[in-house]
Amino acid sequence: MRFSSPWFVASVALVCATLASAKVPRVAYPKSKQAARIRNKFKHSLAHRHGAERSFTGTGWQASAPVADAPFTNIWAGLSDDEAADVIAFLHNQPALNLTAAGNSTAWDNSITVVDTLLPNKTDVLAYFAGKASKPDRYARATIWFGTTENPWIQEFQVGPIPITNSSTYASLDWASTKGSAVQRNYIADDALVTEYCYNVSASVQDIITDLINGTAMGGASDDLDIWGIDPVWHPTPETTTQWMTFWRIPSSIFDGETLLPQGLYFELNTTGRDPSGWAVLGWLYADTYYNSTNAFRAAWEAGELPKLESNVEGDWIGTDYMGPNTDVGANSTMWASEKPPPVQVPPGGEDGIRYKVDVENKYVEWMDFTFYISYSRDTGLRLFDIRYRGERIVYELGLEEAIAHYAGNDPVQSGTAYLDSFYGFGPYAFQLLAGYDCPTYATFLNTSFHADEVSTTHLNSICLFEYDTGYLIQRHSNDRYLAVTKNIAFVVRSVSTVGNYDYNSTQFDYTFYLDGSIEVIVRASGYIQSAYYYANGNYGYQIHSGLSGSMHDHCLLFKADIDILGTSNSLANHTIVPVTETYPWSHGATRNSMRLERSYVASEDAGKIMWSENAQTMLMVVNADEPNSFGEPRGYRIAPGKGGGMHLTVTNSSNLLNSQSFATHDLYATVRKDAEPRAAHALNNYDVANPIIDFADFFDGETLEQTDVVLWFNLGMHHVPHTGDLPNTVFSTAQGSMLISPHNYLLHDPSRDTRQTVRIDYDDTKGVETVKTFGAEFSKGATNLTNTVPDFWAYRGDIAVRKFPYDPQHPFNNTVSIV
Ligand SMILES: *[C@@H]1O[C@H](CO)[C@@H](O)[C@H](O)[C@H]1NC(C)=O
Ligand SMILES: *[C@@H]1O[C@H](CO)[C@@H](O)[C@H](O)[C@H]1NC(C)=O
Ligand SMILES: *[C@@H]1O[C@H](CO)[C@@H](O)[C@H](O)[C@H]1NC(C)=O
Ligand SMILES: *[C@@H]1O[C@H](CO)[C@@H](O)[C@H](O)[C@H]1NC(C)=O
Ligand SMILES: *[C@@H]1O[C@H](CO)[C@@H](O)[C@H](O)[C@H]1NC(C)=O
Ligand SMILES: *[C@@H]1O[C@H](CO)[C@@H](O)[C@H](O)[C@H]1NC(C)=O
Ligand SMILES: *[C@@H]1O[C@H](CO)[C@@H](O)[C@H](O)[C@H]1NC(C)=O
Ligand SMILES: *[C@@H]1O[C@H](CO)[C@@H](O)[C@H](O)[C@H]1NC(C)=O
Ligand SMILES: *[C@@H]1O[C@H](CO)[C@@H](O)[C@H](O)[C@H]1NC(C)=O
Ligand SMILES: *[C@@H]1O[C@H](CO)[C@@H](O)[C@H](O)[C@H]1NC(C)=O
Ligand SMILES: *[C@@H]1O[C@H](CO)[C@@H](O)[C@H](O)[C@H]1NC(C)=O
Ligand SMILES: *[C@@H]1O[C@H](CO)[C@@H](O)[C@H](O)[C@H]1NC(C)=O
Ligand SMILES: [Cu+2]
Repeated sequence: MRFSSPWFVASVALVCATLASAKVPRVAYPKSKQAARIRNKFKHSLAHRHGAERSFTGTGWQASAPVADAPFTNIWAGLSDDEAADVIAFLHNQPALNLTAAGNSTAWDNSITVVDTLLPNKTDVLAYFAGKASKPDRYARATIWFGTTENPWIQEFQVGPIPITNSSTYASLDWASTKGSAVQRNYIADDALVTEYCYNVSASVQDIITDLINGTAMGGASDDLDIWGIDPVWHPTPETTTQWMTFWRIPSSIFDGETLLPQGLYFELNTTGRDPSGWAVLGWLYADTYYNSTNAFRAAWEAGELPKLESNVEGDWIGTDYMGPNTDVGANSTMWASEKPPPVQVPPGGEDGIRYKVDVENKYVEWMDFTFYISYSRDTGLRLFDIRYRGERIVYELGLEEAIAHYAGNDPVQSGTAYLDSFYGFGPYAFQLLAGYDCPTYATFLNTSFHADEVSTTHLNSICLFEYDTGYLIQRHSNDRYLAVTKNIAFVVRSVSTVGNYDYNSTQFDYTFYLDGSIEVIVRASGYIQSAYYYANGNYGYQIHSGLSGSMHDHCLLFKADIDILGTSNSLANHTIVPVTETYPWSHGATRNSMRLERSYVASEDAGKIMWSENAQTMLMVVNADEPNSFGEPRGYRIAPGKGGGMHLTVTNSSNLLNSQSFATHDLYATVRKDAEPRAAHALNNYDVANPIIDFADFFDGETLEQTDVVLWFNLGMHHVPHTGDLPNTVFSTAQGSMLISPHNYLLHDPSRDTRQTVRIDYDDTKGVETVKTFGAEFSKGATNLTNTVPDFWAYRGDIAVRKFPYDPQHPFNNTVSIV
């Protein structure tokens, strides 16, 4: 058992005890999504305690990877708990900030919400790598909620250097903002009051609600309805805030399917200002009919004008348990053998068989010809740095920037929903991975931490690293004399975030490395869809259950890929295959219809907003034009969609996202990398989407892309029109997209020839096999106790959350609270 130290056991107990009274943290998890999440978690833990019955589980694999020795300390690492405490204490010492401890703060105080690492500027890092500068100073970024005013705002600061000394300072992090200011107006500061307000609205029409949708939403434990709505909020005029709300049925079982239970009744609020007495209900919507006041809605109900619609009620259909056999129409189950264990992968030779090295403290990894560092942030989760192949850096930085889930519908809540998920954060929801399911039992697991509301939370085993056999060869050739084959073994860095509340999906991020020198970024989604009530909205999705529409939406996830080919002086080559009609010296004057390769470079940022070409005829490569290979072709790495084809947002000029969507208009972007443009989006944009801290559109100012530090930004995702197969959950198998970054004239041959897991069998029709060459490969041998591949389910832990102010480094794990 790896995690049985005494403090850990103690903190787990505390987590359970505090769930009942957990207050809704304000900013790291704002809005009703979080309220729902806490409620559900509480139910879950009750069920767990009462339903505990041990069934058979295995032991899990005990192997740990050999230790790597990172050449540099990980300068991109997330803040340690001590560093977070240091930064928080420093900020509390600044009288001008007038901070209240987060644990005691209300929406009307100033308090620290998130602290994280401010990644060092690439310019400084490369100078350090080159031995021309000392190690870059380490800085934090801190988000502070300014609530003591009628016009509350939220602001990000640069703090450091850390550790804090007398020379450390704090300053608004304006240099990384395209509007020149890290200040964001906060129009949702009083979300908790909005929720209260909604309960009062609901109570004022309880008789109608009972009649139409049969339930209550009062904020109490006996509620069977929940109320929440659009995200982000609307501003019909710059000074006005409005939002649409709807009713959702709260499941009574353990299953989180609330987002499958929309009830089809909507109301609109004017939540302008901070005083609820100035708020108002602007209207109601039911059965596609709008009522411009509560009185008008009531009058229509009393007049018997409101139709009774099909009800959408909870049932076994929202559960994810085994439902077989033969739950569906048709013949006998084809899954007659599904109780038998499926094939499993094991590392031959157990621990000694592990073929990669990890420096756990520095999150540094070596696998075959690749080395890289792993970084992690609250906003966007996993991020890889300094990916080297055969010792040369090929990617400086690779990671998620933002994830949009943009809905549409004939109802205002679906129409008004366009989640910007970095606002909720990928770090807070990167829960422990289940060995044997999320990752093989023999995987290496790493922890991640994030720091929000002055609490440091560690998610144990939330990143995994493993090698696996892809199940198909990377190379094969045969004729009537010989067969030549090479195994396709890949290495994966994986984390999963279940973003948002108890409705949301698990988004799985894989960075997969292959023996041919390629890297694939893969995104997969599974989980409960956010659905719509089915009424006159066949143009916005399919009816998938009684009273239920699978509300159509786009998932659009932007990634940054800062590719460096033999230095930072790079160009974006465009090699396009075009149809031609040509005559040739040998064609006797006749024309021939054919095709040829056209070569050019993407000249400047003006041409840097790119769609994947029709019929995939354009190949795009980051090359170093000054570093041709021995045949004169520039060496480079190509970027091309893998699974799913790449994508961008279907909605143009989204009425929901305004100036916060400019990174989702195209499939791919190329810009000149600048220290002042490290991020294409910002987690705080969602507070005021019309005036984002970062508007990606401002990155494009026509600069040349030839032999400069080119950075690519690409979108992955899916157009998701849920069908009956999305019930109860969307499945990873169809909901996935990927991007391939692969060598292109980079080496002089396919590097997978340099793996020994290659076999050649020479044979003869008559004499049979004559020679077998195995090139020094070793083969698995001995016995494996397969019980090791069955995880110990009872070792699953969850997270550790530790309050950091006031901070007692002698007892770093005191005052544990649950925040998710
Ligand atoms: C919150 O306020 C109480 C009472 O003033 C105080 O004892 C406690 O230390 C405060 N908590 C924090 C985290 O500052
Ligand atoms: C400091 O914050 C408190 C609330 O936490 C507020 O009452 C007080 O007015 C603020 N002081 C100043 C000078 O803004
Ligand atoms: C900071 O300055 C104070 C006096 O101004 C001094 O006592 C203290 O030692 C200094 N601390 C550090 C870390 O330099
Ligand atoms: C209304 O809900 C209650 C409690 O869930 C249930 O017992 C009752 O049957 C429902 N009534 C109708 C008309 O569906
Ligand atoms: C919302 O309330 C504000 C403040 O009371 C008012 O100025 C505005 O006109 C209202 N907007 C609507 C659409 O009712
Ligand atoms: C609501 O609609 C009615 C009838 O169309 C109209 O007379 C009334 O002025 C409207 N009220 C508001 C508040 O818009
Ligand atoms: C289902 O299996 C039973 C027993 O093997 C067989 O008698 C029956 O015909 C099968 N039904 C169908 C629809 O295939
Ligand atoms: C992801 O989560 C959203 C929740 O808003 C859901 O609507 C969507 O269908 C999910 N996507 C997948 C692929 O599961
Ligand atoms: C690439 O070049 C072709 C012509 O060969 C052109 O049609 C296409 O627009 C170019 N694509 C990009 C992304 O520059
Ligand atoms: C990083 O670069 C920006 C933009 O040039 C600059 O304003 C900032 O001070 C730099 N940060 C550090 C820590 O040097
Ligand atoms: C395999 O391992 C399990 C769990 O450690 C043990 O109970 C079992 O006896 C082992 N089986 C063999 C054949 O060694
Ligand atoms: C804090 O935790 C330590 C153990 O880590 C314990 O000895 C100490 O009593 C705790 N203090 C409080 C105030 O709970
Ligand atoms: Cu979806």
